[in-house]
Amino acid sequence: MKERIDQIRREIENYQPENKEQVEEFRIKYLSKKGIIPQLFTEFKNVPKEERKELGKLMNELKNDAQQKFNDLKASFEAAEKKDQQKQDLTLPAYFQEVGARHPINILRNEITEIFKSIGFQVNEGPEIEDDWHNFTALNFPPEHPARDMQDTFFVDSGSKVAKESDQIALRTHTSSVQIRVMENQKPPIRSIFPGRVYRNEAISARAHCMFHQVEGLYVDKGVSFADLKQTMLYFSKEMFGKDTRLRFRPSYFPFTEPSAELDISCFICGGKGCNICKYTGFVEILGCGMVDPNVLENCGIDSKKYAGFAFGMGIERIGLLKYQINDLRLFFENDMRFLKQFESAV
Ligand code: 2NM
Repeated sequence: MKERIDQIRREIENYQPENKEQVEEFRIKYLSKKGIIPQLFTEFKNVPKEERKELGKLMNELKNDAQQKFNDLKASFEAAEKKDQQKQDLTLPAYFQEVGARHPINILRNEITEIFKSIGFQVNEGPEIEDDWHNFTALNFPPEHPARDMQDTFFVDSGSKVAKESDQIALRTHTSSVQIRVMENQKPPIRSIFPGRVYRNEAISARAHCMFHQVEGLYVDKGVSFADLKQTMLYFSKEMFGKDTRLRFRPSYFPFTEPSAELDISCFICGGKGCNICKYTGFVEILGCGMVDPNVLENCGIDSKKYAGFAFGMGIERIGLLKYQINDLRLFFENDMRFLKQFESAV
């Protein structure tokens, strides 16, 4: 028995594993339940009493030394492995990073706001959830106006029943609500544009969506006239659609402006000769505008005897359909990469 112990000890001392797997083989061979060393302990039962003390001591030493060797080997292989992982091959090619693109609506919004910023307009944003006052009442909508109907507007269910219609809140149907907030809080001169999302309760189709983007504008000061509106629209249209662009104002109606007009520009595809885009009329409609109704100014605490203003509003999607010759509005909201990728090179 003593000889066997010596032999095993020599074996263990000479064991030189080359990798982690061989360290594990070592543990299984000598230390595991059915390994050589536990086997020795089983046989120890048959050792005569006189030899037990000496042999027991040797066996315990053997077992402890084997366990120590295993622990040391395991630790050293693990440390080496960790060091390997930290080494990096700097000659490998870099991961390919796909560059993102601006959404066409964002590109247009920036183009439009930059044009107005260049002639002294500020940019204001406001809440998308509005109260009745800012979205309707202050804007001179009569109490029975159809836009106040559930059919047209998304009202927000506040959880409790509201006593009066005027306490209701809704998703804003235009960014004019932000203009009310600015007029309530700032003294004229006010010269600002208002980009943002708006919501209308419409069935989704190629031409309509329940959410879209607007840029509205407002200029309030002493002596502002329709001539200022015309000249500002002319400047904007030439910057946006080309220097040969001509304008056509058609009378219209909005609750918040008087007089009101719709603005057509000469077709930027055919130059006015007539084509598919302008339906052979030579003109395309781009926005609504007018002189701010004196009631609206008064609702915001601005003296309508002293001040006058013009305002306008356009749908960004509508401009995009025209400019990029797109036939379905839904393309703007579907995040189809094949569509979005086409705008990568735009600013
Ligand atoms: C439009 C068309 C015409 C407009 C008017 C106002 C305000 F607040 F000054 F009364 N904000 N926006 C306006 C006028 C908006 O969008 C088609």
